[in-house]
Amino acid sequence: MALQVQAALLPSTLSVPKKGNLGAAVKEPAAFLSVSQKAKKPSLVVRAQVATAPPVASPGASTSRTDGKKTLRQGVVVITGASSGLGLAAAKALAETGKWHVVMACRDFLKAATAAKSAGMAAGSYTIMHLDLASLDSVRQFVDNFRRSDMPLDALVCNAAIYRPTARTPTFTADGYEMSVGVNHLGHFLLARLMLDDLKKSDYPSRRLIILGSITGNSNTLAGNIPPKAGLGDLRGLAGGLRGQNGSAMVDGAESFDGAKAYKDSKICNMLTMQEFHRRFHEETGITFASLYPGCIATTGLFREHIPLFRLLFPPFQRFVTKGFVSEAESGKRLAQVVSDPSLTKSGVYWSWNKDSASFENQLSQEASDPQKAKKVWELSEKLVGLA
Ligand code: NDP
Ligand code: PMR
Repeated sequence: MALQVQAALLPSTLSVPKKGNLGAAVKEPAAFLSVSQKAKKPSLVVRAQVATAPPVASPGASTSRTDGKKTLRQGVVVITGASSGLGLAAAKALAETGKWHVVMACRDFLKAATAAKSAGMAAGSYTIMHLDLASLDSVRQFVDNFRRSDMPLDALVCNAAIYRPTARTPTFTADGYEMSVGVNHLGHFLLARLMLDDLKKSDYPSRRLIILGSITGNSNTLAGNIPPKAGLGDLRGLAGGLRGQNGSAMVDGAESFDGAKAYKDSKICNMLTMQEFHRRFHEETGITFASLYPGCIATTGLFREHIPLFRLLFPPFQRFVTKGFVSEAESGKRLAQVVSDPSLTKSGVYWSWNKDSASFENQLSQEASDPQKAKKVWELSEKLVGLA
């Protein structure tokens, strides 16, 4: 039977039972004391739920059966931003196969729990863990918590994102970086860099690190030429720390802030980062690094900050005019393929799907595939997240 543990803890002691000892969490309720009753400041409380027993974490990639045949153990995939849209749909698609245990890495625990239940995800098929990509401390804490859960890491999906299309002034992460690039790129950059070690340790036959890209970050497409166009320039804003106050909040160092461009720039950073991972680590580790454009999922929460007229017209426009529309369920299946389909093991690839929903290796724009720029983004990002 699936084990249900509800806990409310301060962030520093968040969420998961000690190594290899899920039972202890149930037997020692003191360790999972509900701080919500005692905490004077409820805002400090982070709710955590170990919704399930973690999957089998056998030391070998396969477990022996009595008939002598080997069966693959359940894989463990971490998906950031699995509380809505694409992330939730992919979490559901993977969990439903029974082959994957999904760790939903989300900033809003209760939203994620409600979303998983409403989507009909079976208890036992997922674990929710707190992750706020707008705080590098939270990223580090997530990695610690994940490691304490003693689950292996077989696939990591950097999916979460924010889009601030109408913003003309920047907002900033806890570490003072412009929010769109801070969350979409820098938070994921630190997460992926730290969790690479966990992927390396996994004995799963096909380990994968996936970072979401997009058509709108690629200027070799019509969609990528709709203003404001993405462009990282000479990266002087990133080098200056995207602070806004004394420099620029934009990667290219532009004086004025443009929220729509900041998102598209963050997607170029995502696609460049995937390729730099591939160049640095694929040969040595065998890990598959991939990115994708899942189609235009015009109904997701990504457009929540857009003007109401856009939200009304965007789905029919994409469905009937560009024909680029995909449903959340279909996009979830596509991302699930990139996580687990045996035919999508090639590394360094940016996947897309044609009108018949068949996957193909797509071409990135010149800027989104520039190795010099990728190296520079990598090195500057390392400094900003405290890895160099
Ligand atoms: P949604 O807004 O539905 O999902 C985004 C997720 O990111 C949400 O779960 C959100 O959490 C989470 N998130 C936002 N900020 C943070 C943060 N600081 N820390 C942790 N999680 C955070 O958007 P989509 O599903 O559409 O987008 C998913 C990915 O797909 C993105 O990378 C996007 O760039 C990409 N994509 C989307 C396309 C589309 O047409 N929609 C097209 C191409 C690519 P919460 O629920 O708490 O808000
Ligand atoms: Mg775009 C040719 C087709 C096409 C496709 C596949 C997209 C995808 N878009 C296309 C065309 C057009 N769009 C055209 C012709 C226009 C002018 C009317 C247009 C406009 C437009 C706007 C205003 N499109 C947008 C916006 C947004 O605010 C979205 C955006 O840029 O988010 C960053 C968006 C998108 N169009 C897409 C996709 C996938 C998006 C959203 C998301 C993303 O890149 O993540």
